[in-house]
Amino acid sequence: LRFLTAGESHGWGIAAVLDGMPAGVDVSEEELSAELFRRRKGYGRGARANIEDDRVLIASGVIKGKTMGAPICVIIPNNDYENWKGKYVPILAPRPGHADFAGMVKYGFDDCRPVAERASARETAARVACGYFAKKLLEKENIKVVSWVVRIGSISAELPPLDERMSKKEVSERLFELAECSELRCPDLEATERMKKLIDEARERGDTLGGIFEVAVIGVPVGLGSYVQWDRKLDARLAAAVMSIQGIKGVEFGMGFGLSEMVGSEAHDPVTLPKRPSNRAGGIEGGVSNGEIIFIRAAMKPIPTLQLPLQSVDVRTKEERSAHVERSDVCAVGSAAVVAESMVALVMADALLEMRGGDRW
Ligand code: EPS
Repeated sequence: LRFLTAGESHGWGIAAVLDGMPAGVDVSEEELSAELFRRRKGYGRGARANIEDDRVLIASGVIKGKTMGAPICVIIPNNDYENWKGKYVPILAPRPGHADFAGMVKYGFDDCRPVAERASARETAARVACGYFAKKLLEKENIKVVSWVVRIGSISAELPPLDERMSKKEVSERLFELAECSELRCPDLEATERMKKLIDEARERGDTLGGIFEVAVIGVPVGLGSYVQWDRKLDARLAAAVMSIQGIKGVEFGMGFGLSEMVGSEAHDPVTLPKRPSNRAGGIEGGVSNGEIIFIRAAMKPIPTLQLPLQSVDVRTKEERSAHVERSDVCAVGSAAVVAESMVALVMADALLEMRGGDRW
């Protein structure tokens, strides 16, 4: 299973081709739209989220509500294109933390606009569209990918202990249900209110916020991925997929960095049948799924476009000036979590197809 996206943030639209989906998976445009809505909404998103409706066109690969085994092409027009058509707004002072500077030098542009257009997280709409198909395949095997936000800036959610979140299916499912009720996708609804206030304060100051989310894959069979080669390790593939999302700066599995402080006898999960008593490894040992919940945590940095900008340099005059300012989001951690679900689903579906083979499902 592989996919590529195309499109610029303020261009005509965003598209993707998903290749390798087996035939016979039930899909619907309504469900796909609902999935895209989950990514678009959220407290802290900017005005753009109200302009776009992420109406998605399935241009190929589906017939009578089922996948055909042929490449699936999805197209998401940008409503905002009408407002940008024929205009060119140069970005002359690279935004610290953004791809602006390095991209401009790399491709030899004389301003950063072309970089910003493609580096933009608008592209993640297409990833979520592809992820929907992967989720539908996983659903046939009762594998479910869920996520929730655990931290925005300095505010952490009060959640059941990490041990329980990682090893108990019911706990993960409940957290996901609660997250779906929160404007920030945070299962602690009281913390959600404090996080919203923090976002309001950041917005007023012209600042932005990042945070941490968790992704859990429930119902995973033993044996996805492999220890035999570096690029077949499931955790390596999942880490790359999550790390590829705009703004992500850290990814860990299970207890992650926490494991480094423990002695071996505390760190590892004893083997008992039918179920292990703990899941500190986060569902993967030696690059292979071990049948427990796959548990991933990722950190997102604050969005680089600041309304009260940091110092930068004018790329034409080389004089010091403030970084470029334009409309943007204040916080998009909840959206990033939905994108991460999609990326994780794509890797899991790929690994499942490798293990089982798959012309049809
Ligand atoms: C983005 C900046 C904002 C976001 C955009 C990603 O767009 P604009 O600059 O047009 O206000 O809203 O995200 C989306 C449009 C989306 O659908 O997620 C950026 O620079 O990454």
